[in-house]
Amino acid sequence: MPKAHRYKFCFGPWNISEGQDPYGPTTRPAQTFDWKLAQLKKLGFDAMMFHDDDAVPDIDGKSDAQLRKETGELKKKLADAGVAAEMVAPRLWFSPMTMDGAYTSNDSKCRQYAIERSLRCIDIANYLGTDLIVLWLAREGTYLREAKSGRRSIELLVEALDKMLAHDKKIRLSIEPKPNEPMDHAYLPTIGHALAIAQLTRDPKRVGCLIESAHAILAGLDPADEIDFAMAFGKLWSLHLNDQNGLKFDQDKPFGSSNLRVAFNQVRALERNGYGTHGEYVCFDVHPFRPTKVEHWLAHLDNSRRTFLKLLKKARSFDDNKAKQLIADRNLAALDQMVLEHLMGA
Ligand code: GLO
Ligand code: MG
Repeated sequence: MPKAHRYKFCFGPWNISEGQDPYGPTTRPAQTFDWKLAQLKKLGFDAMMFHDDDAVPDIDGKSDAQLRKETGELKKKLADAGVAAEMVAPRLWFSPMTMDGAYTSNDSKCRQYAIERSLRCIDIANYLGTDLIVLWLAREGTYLREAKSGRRSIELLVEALDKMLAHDKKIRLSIEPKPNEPMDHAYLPTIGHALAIAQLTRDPKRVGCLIESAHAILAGLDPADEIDFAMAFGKLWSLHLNDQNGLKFDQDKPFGSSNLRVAFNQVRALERNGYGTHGEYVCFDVHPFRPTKVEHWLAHLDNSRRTFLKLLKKARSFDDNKAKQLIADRNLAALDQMVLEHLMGA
């Protein structure tokens, strides 16, 4: 195990959400960005994640000069609060231009829009002082397999990644795979897909990934294995910890809420690979439960971090030597019980 280090924590403004879902409206009043930033600081988190339009609202109608001005103001706000910008992500799933996909849209004008917007997102990241772009490829997939060519879509994705890499020689692209939702099937559903497509780009070293626990579970995988896999390539540049109860809609539950043991194994995987020792953040992509009152609005974030830190203690105090002996003796029943009792504190 590498020497113990302090983890740095992060979330995005969308994680203080108002409770709407496809079947009902908000259950809490909208809050300003400044209020959310103040809460992040009060909770003692280190950084904030941004969509391009979290940083510059209504970005599509704005000139580059406006973009630079508004990002400058945001940068000052963050500096005054002592909060870093972890990453910027182009929100490529909201505009009417991306209803049939962004980089893989069947309409070349829409693809052009998606690429131009991504290049502006890179400019925002530059102004804010982060070299990390996160690409959650929300609509790069199909509702109907016959609606797009999978082969052509991969070529279009590579073309888009190449344009981003060429726009800025320092920027790093972190692909956040998700197998479904909002699409039926996505083109890059797992970390294996993300790291494979990186190899087809003009600069594979600058294309890595972000693992979200819920997305791995939706793909039927163990997020701990995804962490080990990505880190074996040195490519895990960000992380969205949360939880998910099986194959349902994307739930974004607090970390550890559904399956403490799966959460424990993610923390163990992060520890054995030294996640965070190169400046990476632990981000929580979690949402409050819909009935949550305003006065309990931040608990899911604070709780996720508390659970993480408690599981970190459990990971660091796990008796690895005893586990090794049980493994050598093929005594998996005893190993299983040892893990359970360690987690229960028995
Ligand atoms: C949705 C994703 C989403 C992204 C965020 C950053 O399923 O997890 O929350 O992480 O938009 O791009
Ligand atoms: Mg996410």
